[in-house]
Amino acid sequence: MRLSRYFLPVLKENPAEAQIVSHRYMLRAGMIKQQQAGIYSWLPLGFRVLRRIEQIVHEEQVRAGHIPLLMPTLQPADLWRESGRYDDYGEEMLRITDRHKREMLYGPTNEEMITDIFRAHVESYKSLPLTLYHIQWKFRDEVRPRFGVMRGREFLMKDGYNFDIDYDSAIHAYNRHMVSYLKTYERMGLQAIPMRAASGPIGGDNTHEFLVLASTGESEVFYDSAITDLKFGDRVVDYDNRDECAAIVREWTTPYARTDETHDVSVFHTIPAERQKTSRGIEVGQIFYFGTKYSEPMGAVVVNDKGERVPVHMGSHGIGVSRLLGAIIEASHDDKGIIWPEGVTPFPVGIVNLKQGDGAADAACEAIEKALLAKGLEPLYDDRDDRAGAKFATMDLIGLPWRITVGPRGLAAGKVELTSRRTGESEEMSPEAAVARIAEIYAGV
Ligand code: 5CA
Repeated sequence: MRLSRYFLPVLKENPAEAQIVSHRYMLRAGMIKQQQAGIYSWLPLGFRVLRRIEQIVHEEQVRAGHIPLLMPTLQPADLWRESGRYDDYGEEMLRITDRHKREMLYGPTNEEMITDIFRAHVESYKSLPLTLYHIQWKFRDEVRPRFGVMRGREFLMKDGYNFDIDYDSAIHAYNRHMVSYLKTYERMGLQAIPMRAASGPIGGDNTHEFLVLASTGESEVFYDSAITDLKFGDRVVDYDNRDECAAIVREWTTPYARTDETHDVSVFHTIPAERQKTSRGIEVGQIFYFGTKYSEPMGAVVVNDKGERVPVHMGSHGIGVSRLLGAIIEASHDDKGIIWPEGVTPFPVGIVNLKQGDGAADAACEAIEKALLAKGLEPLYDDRDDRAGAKFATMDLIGLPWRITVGPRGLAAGKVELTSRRTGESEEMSPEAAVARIAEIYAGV
């Protein structure tokens, strides 16, 4: 992508309305534009990151054996009357009436609708286990939408729903989700710690939230610092293996880690004092097992192997896809701007031409761009006729993890410069070597 032809409305000034760094940088880097309180347009750069995050979520869900579908944003009120949640949900639910005076709502979550799909099509235990998920916009009329995409009213969520024949199978589904989430967040360069939590309006009493530690987080959390040493790494998991998934869950749930809702001071104080930590955290996901809370009232029943009709055991599992952009920036930035982890960066590398219009510099930049494209890596090439300082400032603000700087002086010696956004370190090398290095870095991402 050539910057001269792109749409990147970078702001020079700090927007007054942004209280936290991620919101500030998302506005300044031209990633989002607020349309109403808690409702945003995703400008091209922000949209690219959103799509990257979605892609990682999809890949890890499919790897765990879960099946994507897509349900609508608008739902009929009657479905929610069946579960009893239409009245319970209160003012957070956006209620709409169509021209025929039919009551509808903009979905805040999809337990009822997925249960309706299940009961229409599944009759036998032989169709189980089944986990269906989608990535779809949700609406919650939050009292205080704030911090940009972090607490929006309209936001993108991955929500998955498992259907199982009994408690043990449903707990395996719960464990499978926890394991796949650990891997998902790590691929985004995040450490998200599963913590015992409260279930709120979704229901059930078996639930974990995934929290990214950050001073700007809305939750207060208490944990044993030993948990921050755990790494998922390159493990290859057999998601059908119950013992293997349960062992990984045990590894992450044995050290104490709880939100303020479930915090127990007496247990916390049994941890060695130097490992007792209190912090703030951003909730980037939550998993629930709630048994037959929806299947029973809504008649999601299957025939078991004894010929009896039994309600299925269910759970639901969410990832805050749009919130993740804010969480990643909170966890990875400096005073110049964002520092994207390679897994989610909008472009793998930026090319800065120090002397636009110089024949050799232009040709070298174009050759590097072409060579990267041939390797499936699309660079953002700053081909504007602008000062080097301004180009560097833009690249630092938008946070691409790598920059290739090309200028006539270096080229005379056959060199360009490869710079890491994270460390600020630069290395001179031939254009071919720079392309090869970038390809090598992204081969493992
Ligand atoms: N149905 C269940 C799981 S699929 C559910 O709705 N869970 S939830 O309420 O915990 O939401 C899932 C995730 O969505 C949260 O962990 C959070 O990361 C994200 N989320 C919730 N509310 C908002 C909001 N107002 N703005 C941005 N993200 C949100």
